[in-house]
Amino acid sequence: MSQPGDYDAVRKDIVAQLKKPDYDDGSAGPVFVRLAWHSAGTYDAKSDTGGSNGAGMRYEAEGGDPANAGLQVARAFLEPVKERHPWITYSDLWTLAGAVAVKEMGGPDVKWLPGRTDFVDDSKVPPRGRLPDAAQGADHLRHIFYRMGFNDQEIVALSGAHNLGRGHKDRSGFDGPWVNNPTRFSNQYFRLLLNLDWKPRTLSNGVKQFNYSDPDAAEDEKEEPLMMLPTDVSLLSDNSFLPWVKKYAEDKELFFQHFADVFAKLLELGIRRDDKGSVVNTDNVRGGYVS
Ligand code: ZEM
Repeated sequence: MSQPGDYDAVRKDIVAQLKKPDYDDGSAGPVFVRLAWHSAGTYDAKSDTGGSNGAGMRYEAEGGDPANAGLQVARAFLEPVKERHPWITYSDLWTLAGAVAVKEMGGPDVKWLPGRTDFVDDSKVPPRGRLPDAAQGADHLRHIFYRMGFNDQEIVALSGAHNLGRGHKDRSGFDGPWVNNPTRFSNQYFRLLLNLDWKPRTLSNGVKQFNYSDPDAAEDEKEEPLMMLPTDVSLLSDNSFLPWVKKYAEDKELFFQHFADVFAKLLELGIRRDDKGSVVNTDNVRGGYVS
């Protein structure tokens, strides 16, 4: 049990929870980043609802959304951290885990501030259907991310998170990693997106994605194919997205800076702070604090 407010102690325990030799590619990092993103990505700027405040995924209405399939694994991995630091809210823990994971996997420092509160019941959980659908294209990405308050450059920078992790057949139905080293944060996703010959492929479950297999690999050395989602590939055929894909493919530092900024912005959606950084809107959290 740490002192309330000792976020460095929490960070340390999150780092310890990242190492998972038997899970996926050996790290819980990617699924932590996805948990942080899905907790925040329900935000709707117009109605000022959704977002990471509240930790609504603890409830069936949000946690059971098919869009969130698999994230119960990430939440379970973080449970021992919550047990050791019971004063931290789930909404702070899940967002902090995403920021810590990015850094720990070789990515940039992502600014993170505490103070989120947890819903006391499920009455404020945002409706389903606010997260993006990977089967769609550029118009859909704009519809979803403009709603949160992001622009085209930010949409492309955020998409670079797909340098991490993989699709799972039993979660989203998509299958495979985007890059060869999916637990190392880099701009490889953009380089591969631009430079490889992505072939449309329909999986046995009917899901359509794009695959790449090295044609020169010997039959017995064939590696798992790499994949791209239809939404990833849509970045290539859009006049406003494509220039950013090219910039990030060429300039890793620029991508790291922009990703750090936009991921920090994502984690702050719907949270208002005073000039000391304290959260002032607990109004979307009926009943105030629960910890
Ligand atoms: Zn993802 N994402 N995402 N994403 N995502 C998956 C996996 C991961 C989309 C999407 O549908 C999917 C962002 C944006 C978008 C991560 C981070 C971020 C998967 C595979 C899908 C289908 C899930 C599975 O089967 O386990 C779409 C359509 C997006 C719109 C642009 C943003 C923004 C992210 C963070 C900033 C990460 C890290 C993963 C890998 C998770 C894992 O478990 O390996």
